[in-house]
Amino acid sequence: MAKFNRIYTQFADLPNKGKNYCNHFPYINKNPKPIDIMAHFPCEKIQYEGPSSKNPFAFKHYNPEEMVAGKSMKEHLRFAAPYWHVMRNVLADPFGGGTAQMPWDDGSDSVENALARVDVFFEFLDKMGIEYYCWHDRDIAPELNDLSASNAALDQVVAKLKQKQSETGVKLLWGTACLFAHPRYSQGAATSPDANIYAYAGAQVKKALESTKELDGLGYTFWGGREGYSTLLNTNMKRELDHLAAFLHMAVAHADKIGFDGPFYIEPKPREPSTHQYDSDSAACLNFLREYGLMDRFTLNIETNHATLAGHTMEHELTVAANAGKLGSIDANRGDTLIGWDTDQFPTDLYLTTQVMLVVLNTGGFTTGGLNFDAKRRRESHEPIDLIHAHVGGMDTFARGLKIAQAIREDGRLANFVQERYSSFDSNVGATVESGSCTFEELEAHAMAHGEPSLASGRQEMLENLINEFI
Ligand code: XLS
Ligand code: NI
Ligand code: NI
Repeated sequence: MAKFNRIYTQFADLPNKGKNYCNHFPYINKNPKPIDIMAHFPCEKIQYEGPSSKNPFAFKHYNPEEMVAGKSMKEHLRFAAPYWHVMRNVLADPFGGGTAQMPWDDGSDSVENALARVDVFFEFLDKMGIEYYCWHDRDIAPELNDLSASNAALDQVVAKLKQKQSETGVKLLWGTACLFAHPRYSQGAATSPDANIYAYAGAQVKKALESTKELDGLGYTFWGGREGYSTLLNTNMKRELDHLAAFLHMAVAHADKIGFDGPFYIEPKPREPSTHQYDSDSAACLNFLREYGLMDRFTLNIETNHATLAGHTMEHELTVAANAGKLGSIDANRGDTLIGWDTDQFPTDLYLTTQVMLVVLNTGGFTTGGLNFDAKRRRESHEPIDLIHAHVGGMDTFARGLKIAQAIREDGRLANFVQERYSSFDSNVGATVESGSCTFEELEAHAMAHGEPSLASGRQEMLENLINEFI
């Protein structure tokens, strides 16, 4: 009851005074059921109502149990929510502070406050029907004055998360350590020029890994927020990369020691905050992993907005990863064509989600990975209920992308066109090229015998029209 009062008072203290947001949406009140005033997200659990529904609090396309190509939608999509954006993002931008209303949060660094957030987060997951989540150590628990105090705080929150997971069946898709926010990491963590900072980062990852293991996390992610440089004038790139590789080898060794057998993900991003980040795109990450003997245990977590910052499309980044058998997981968001930074918007573009799901389905689907909405609301969307709208949109857009991609696969014309386009490599000289037995002499003999080749059209426009048939 004390808690009820506290939250209610805080709602009442907001400019819009304890307002029942659901009154704006008559759809919800058709079946009048008292809205629990304790609810932090004042809406019912989101249900599938089908494409003709006008209810903003319903899925129009995401029908979790609906079968698509022999698997339920929820098994295909494996949606995850990021603790950092849902619970901790105050919606600041480079020109102004946070706007997000978080009436459940007392703004303190106390463990009590961190524990209270866990309940709110699980209410959110339940309302959305999202069964996976991801965190950084410092999202879920505060960084306190020294490492052992921070570790103790983390243990307390992890214990609560563990209890909530077992009550609800929610799973941890991956954990990670925040090695970029604290000033000590301003010049890098595993690529810091200072071995003391490097050691601190290692201690933090050790604990984050143990916490991931404690929560039966399916994977562990490295996003090298500050692993790069601002200027080469002060940077020994070779030593930094060697140190980063040694760090990742230590992570693998520690995982083996504690019995964590999930994959490690590297999440590529080219810049922001650094001028250049070493894990800049899929190809650079794969090269790094190969060079340093890390291919066995590592796979990639590809994020849409990072792909576009790297000057690639998302489908390019996914395809590069998939070709190497390294498409592990996805951070599902999008950028803004007019803004040149990581805007982390919710995916609402059907062309994008269709192309993402085409690659995912073509590679046989996720195993340990999933679709983590590494996305935040716009600064203008400051009410808690906007979190619900944002995720409803992202989930519906991916559900449609899944259905469209599967329809394109069943139709078969796209795949047939591509297969036909390369069919000259299926026999004769082409087949000897693919088998690795061909020589320049044979190519010359072939060219002499066949005269000027006639090249078929690539038919890009025809194929674009084909995709539009399905969208
Ligand atoms: C930031 C990254 C980050 C990672 C996790 O741009 O996307 O959120 O996903 O550290
Ligand atoms: Ni991300
Ligand atoms: Ni990002």
